[in-house]
Amino acid sequence: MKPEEKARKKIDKLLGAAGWIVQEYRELNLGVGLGVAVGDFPLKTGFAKGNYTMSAYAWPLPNETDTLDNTLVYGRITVTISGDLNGDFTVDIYDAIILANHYNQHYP
Ligand SMILES: [Ca+2]
Repeated sequence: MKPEEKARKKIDKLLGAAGWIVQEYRELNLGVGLGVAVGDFPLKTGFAKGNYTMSAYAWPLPNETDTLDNTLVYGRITVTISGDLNGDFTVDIYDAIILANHYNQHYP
């Protein structure tokens, strides 16, 4: 088993212990619970691993007067392998540490 595969297995186990449901993309069922982590999510062809800059705009809601925060420019997304939480293109113990530091935390 490759080091990335070992780390992925460990991370999946930690995700499961934290209450996440870990599924592979080919068997994905988002209806099984609230926290679903997806492994081996395919990217569209033509997108290489790397850092990308994105921008987004939210159309104003009816009667919305403060629209200064409707535009996001230079948000950064990293396309990498699943399990790579720090974006260094490797799944290793540093990713497991990040996961462990957030173990059992819930978004409000
Ligand atoms: Ca990493």
